[in-house]
Amino acid sequence: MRITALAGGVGGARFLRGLRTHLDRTPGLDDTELTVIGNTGDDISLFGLRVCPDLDTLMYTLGGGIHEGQGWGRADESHRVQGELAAYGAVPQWFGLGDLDLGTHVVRSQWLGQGVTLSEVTERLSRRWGLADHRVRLLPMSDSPVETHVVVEDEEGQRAIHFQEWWVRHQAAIPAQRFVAVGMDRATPAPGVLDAIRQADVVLLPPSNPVVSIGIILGVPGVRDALRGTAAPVVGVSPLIGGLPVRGHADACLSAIGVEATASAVAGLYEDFLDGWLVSEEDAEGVRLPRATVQGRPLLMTDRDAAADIAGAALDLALQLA
Ligand code: GDP
Ligand code: FO1
Ligand code: CA
Repeated sequence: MRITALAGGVGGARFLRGLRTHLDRTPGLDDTELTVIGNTGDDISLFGLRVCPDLDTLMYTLGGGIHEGQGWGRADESHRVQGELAAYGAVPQWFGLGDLDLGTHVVRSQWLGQGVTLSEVTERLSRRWGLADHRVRLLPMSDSPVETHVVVEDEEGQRAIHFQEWWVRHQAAIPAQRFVAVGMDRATPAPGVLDAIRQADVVLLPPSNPVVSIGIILGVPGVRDALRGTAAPVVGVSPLIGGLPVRGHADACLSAIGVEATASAVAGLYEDFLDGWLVSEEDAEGVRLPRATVQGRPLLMTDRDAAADIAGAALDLALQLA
């Protein structure tokens, strides 16, 4: 079987690690190939280095190197380089770059500087983490740089800032007026992205941020049409439980695009291609969708086993709809 998933960082990565666990422990499913299309709208250049937070979170989580407590960055990390940068007064200091993680950014930037595409760079980095051995293929949504910027207005007036500045530095506390995916007008899907959607047996949307993770991937020309056109069932998992994000600021992102923070309204963003929608049990009664099957169950990924059970339920729903 071939499964394709669209994913952001922590929510997507934990779900997909659970999915891999579920596949590997289920007879007949262990040879399933999993293709992950990662959001690159969060990407940022800092200190001359290209940082791809969502791709790295996916790679470290699926490859066994993630900082479990934080959900992003490397396990057993240190911050000596960051201390040196601070001593020189180098900015920004609001984005934490660990020493081990910096190794990834240095080598990625070197290869990009030599003209290697982000897809090829991601494949090379993923090799070190053994993703292919686990039948996982990680693709960036696009090889063209796309950066999510946030239009905000405060006492300093109206301006656009990088998504990471809004999310990490301001903790999404300045109301966002809108999101702009800078570079999207010139972007094309990375090699393999559209085929992975069209040729999949099942397409899954993990509980990733519907606006700045999944929403950005859906903006890549051709991706939405491929989802509408694929013969595979498309099943999503709600990132909201009782109207609240489990972590992060998805509610602030939804408010900026004028969408209510409910499992129903999030499904509405996927209405034109969604076949199945897994919601938290307490939300199930309130969700009625015209063309997607709704199922309720516990959706909190408290540990790897819980994530595997949730991913298994999403896959079972998809297979029922196939
Ligand atoms: P990010 O790029 O690191 O923000 O990660 P994603 O975009 O992939 O996922 C973020 C979303 O994951 C948030 O909106 C969370 O509400 C959601 N999320 C995190 N943990 C859980 C969980 O245990 N269950 C569910 N249903 N959603 C979760
Ligand atoms: N998130 C933070 O809240 N603070 C950080 O300093 C930070 C650094 C960081 C470095 C590398 C990386 O891959 C991710 C990092 N993140 C950090 C997480 C990440 O940027 C955001 O949570 C997501 O991009 C939001 O979707
Ligand atoms: Ca992200």
